[in-house]
Amino acid sequence: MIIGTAGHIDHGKTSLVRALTGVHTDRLAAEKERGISIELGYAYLPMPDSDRVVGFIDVPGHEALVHTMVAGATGIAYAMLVVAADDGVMPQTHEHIAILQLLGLEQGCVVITKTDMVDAEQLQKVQAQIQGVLAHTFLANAPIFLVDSTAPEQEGGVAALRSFLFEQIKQQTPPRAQGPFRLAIDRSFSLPGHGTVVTGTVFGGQYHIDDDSAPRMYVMPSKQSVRVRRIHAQDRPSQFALTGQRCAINLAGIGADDIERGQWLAEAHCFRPTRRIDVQMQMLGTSATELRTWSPAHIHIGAAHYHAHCVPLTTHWVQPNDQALVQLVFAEAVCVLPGDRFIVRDAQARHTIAGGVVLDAQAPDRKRRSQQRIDWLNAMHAVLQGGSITDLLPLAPYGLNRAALRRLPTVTAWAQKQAPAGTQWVGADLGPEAILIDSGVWQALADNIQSTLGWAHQRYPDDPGVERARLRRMVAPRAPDVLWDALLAQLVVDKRLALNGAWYHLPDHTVSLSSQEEQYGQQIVDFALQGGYNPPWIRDIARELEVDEQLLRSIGRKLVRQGRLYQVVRDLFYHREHIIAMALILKELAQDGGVRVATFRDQLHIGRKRTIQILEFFERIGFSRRVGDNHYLRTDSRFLETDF
Ligand SMILES: Nc1nc2c(ncn2[C@@H]2O[C@H](COP(=O)(O)OP(=O)(O)OP(=O)(O)O)[C@@H](O)[C@H]2O)c(=O)[nH]1
Ligand SMILES: [Mg+2]
Repeated sequence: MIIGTAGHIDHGKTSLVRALTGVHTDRLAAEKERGISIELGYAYLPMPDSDRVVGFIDVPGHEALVHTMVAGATGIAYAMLVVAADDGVMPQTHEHIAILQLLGLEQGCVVITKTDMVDAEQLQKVQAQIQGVLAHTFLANAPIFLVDSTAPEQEGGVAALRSFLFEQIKQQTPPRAQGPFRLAIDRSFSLPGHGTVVTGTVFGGQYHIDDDSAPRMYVMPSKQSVRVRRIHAQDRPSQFALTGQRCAINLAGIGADDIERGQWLAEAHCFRPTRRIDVQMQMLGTSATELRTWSPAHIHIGAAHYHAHCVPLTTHWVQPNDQALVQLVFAEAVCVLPGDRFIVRDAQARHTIAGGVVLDAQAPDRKRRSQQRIDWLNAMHAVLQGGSITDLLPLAPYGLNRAALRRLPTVTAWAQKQAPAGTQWVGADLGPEAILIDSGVWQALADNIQSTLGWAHQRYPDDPGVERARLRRMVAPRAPDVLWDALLAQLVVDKRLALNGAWYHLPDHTVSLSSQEEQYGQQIVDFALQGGYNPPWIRDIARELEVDEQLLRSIGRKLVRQGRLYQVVRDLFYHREHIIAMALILKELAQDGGVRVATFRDQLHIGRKRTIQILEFFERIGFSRRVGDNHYLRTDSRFLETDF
């Protein structure tokens, strides 16, 4: 567990850590010279009768270094609020308390330092003052210790505080190593003989160095793959890095200069870097500013510090004391998870004005204020406060995959084989891609597929049906492959859908041919086969066979419906073999980028107009798409992979 200091400049935070641990954390020359802390300080204290080690983070109190204080405070589990007996409560005492509160800290104590410098009356005054300030905060009932850090051996004082802290830690159950592994990097340096070392607090998960199945590690958001060589956890060599521990990790495959404070060391599925996040924000009562659309602000998350713009989602402005849903828009990609806490400082980075919790780490830029989004964010807030995932899933149009579920700190469903009541797994054995979906949402998607196909049959009665990817664009454009394929497969099994070659259709969208029709049909197929890339029109075939043109046309359409021929334009029927051959030519050409009509035509040796008609046909079936004068293959088409 990590204990962090907090409090106004010069109130004795560093001296207290030194008195407790014997470690002087002000190591920089500038710190020694000016007598103030500038960087975060770290000290460790082994516990008696235990193999555990207590870690301390000492923060600077200077008003211009609040960003450093925040970077230190995000990783702590226990706070020591330090107030000097002579000064009493000062501006950064207030600000640091607000920050700890906004970060969601739940435990801590108060230490009044420099008690040797004041009389009993002043001491009483300061105690009363502190109690007043702490009412309605997480420290309202926290114990208060009176110390003289210049006399650490004295009875009571520092020694009593030290035993109290040991006692606190003994009573703690170590935090559960839940979710993906991630460590918030606050330092990166090169150690002679060892190479790159990063230090930081583990925010989630665990890493075992000798475990062959341990996931690959990445520095995020730069996505650089690295190998973990050695771990120091709480200042001792270790095989593990566990949630809540402060660790130094020796990395291979990266230079110390390629890593900076604020980045993460994380496993692959942990983060999806993003520029927009939706949050629940709490404005401080003391804030002198209000937030409007596009108000600039400084955001501190984990050990990182960013510039962002605020977009209130349900109001026009957020005023002091307000709670609001807000979208934060960043200029660079950031890595956050739902449930992460953050601190907001004003545009000049002079005052802490708000804080909050991340609700959606992949926020949209469009329709961000829609009722659907607001409902989603409120449901997410409830889940983060311990609510059930089954209340959130009905609002997820395509369910949530296992990787996304794992990112939710309070959800353990990702680990369950059994889906909670009213939900179902899709592709349960697919690892992170598997999707948990609300059964009502699944049903609605299935119904929608059916009715959309009904509509398509009416609109294009001659088509055999709709190809998989095109159907998805019509029904659920953003449905992941796993879900979409499972839905179609289930509908086919349930006989609500039938598959004919590449075409999905309703079971009753079929035709049968009489024996005479079948005879003519075979002749049309033969003409199409011989016609190559330029088959005869139905009119010419009718003349040749001396058969009624209308009859042949209707037979041709039936063959199309059966998937035996393709109608490129009205009355022009192509044989499957040639369509496939042309598709392969287009695919070959498209390897070098967009394909122009002339290029394709030169390969087919047919007219320009016909070439365009063929390209339009390929667009219609979802095989290719046109952008300006160029034609590209669609990556999601399965047209060429379909067995007939
Ligand atoms: N007499 C007395 N002096 C103290 C005590 N604690 C700290 N001091 C002195 O107060 C001064 C500031 O102490 P620091 O520990 O550097 O204060 P700080 O809170 O770490 O300051 P910043 O990190 O710059 O915010 C130093 O000169 C200390 O020697 C105490 O309990 N008694
Ligand atoms: Mg200090």
